[in-house]
Amino acid sequence: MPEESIENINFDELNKNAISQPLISNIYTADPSAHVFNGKIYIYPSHDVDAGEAFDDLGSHFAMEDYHVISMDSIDSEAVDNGVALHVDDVAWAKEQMWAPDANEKDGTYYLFFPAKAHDGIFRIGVATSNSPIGPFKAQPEAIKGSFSIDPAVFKDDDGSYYMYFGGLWGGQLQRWRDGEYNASQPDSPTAFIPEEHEAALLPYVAKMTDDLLEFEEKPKAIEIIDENGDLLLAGDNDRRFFEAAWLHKYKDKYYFSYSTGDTHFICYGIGDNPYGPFTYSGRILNPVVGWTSHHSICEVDGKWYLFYHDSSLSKGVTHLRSVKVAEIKYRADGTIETLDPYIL
Ligand code: FUB
Repeated sequence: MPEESIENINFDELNKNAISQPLISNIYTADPSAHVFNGKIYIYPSHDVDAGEAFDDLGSHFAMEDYHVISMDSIDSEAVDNGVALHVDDVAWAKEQMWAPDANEKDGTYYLFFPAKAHDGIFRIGVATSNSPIGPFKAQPEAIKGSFSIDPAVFKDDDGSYYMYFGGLWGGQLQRWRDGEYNASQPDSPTAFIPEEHEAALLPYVAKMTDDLLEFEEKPKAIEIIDENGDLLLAGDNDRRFFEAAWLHKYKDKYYFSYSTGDTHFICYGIGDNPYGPFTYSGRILNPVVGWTSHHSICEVDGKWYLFYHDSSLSKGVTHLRSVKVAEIKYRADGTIETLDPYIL
């Protein structure tokens, strides 16, 4: 929901009518990546703080420094904040801006995947490991070779392969990689190098992970999001094209690639037949929440499917002080997902 509408919001009324309440309120959390490990729910969010940075379109106000893991015994039970799991000071290659993370498990080791700005100001994606899903995590000395941009999401397919989905526009720098190398010119412009409205929209990326989950096994490939005619979505198709917050889940043998449209504030999805796509645009999962950003994950818990998402209702609309929430989603018989309204007004 755009910032300019916030002054007109009656937050008491809105919070009363929200489809869910913040899972925790002792700290601000955002960008929830949820997984079930050993029968318990673990949520890997960003940890929002107010570092005093002014709002800008490069996301400078998202000045996060560490990660906490939230756990829940069941979907209705109390959510527990397990404290600091990884701090930027303990990541040799990272300087600042610990943005949306994800995690996964392999052979009893837990892997935290996270983006951060390196000392040269370029976003990279790193990995940290632990023998516990709540950490503490120990970071690899260097970022993943060939990684760039933000918002990693790591999906485990049924054959045991793991794939990382990533990318984000504006402050997430994806547009600076259009020609295969980082373009450092016009450093203060979030929209430099964004395609013209009639050109194909910028695409997110996917890469299969190596067996040890510490590197990419292949050069990242662009993920095509196409319309009902098989054409790539255009950059001017602002209500449908990719912006950030990639997620991949599988439902009844189909692959669902979901994402945020950023400045139009929708969580949308496309459906495909394999982890690389193409994904055919299929609709909206979540209408705009309070706050500029929208970000999510989708996770099956005890046979039901849930959308983990965030909004800024607890902070009364402060864009960089968000709270993680959860709501059930429903699939129609044709495999499409019913759109959720975050507030019933
Ligand atoms: O939390 C910082 C950034 O805001 C994330 O990386 C984006 O997805 C957006 O939620």
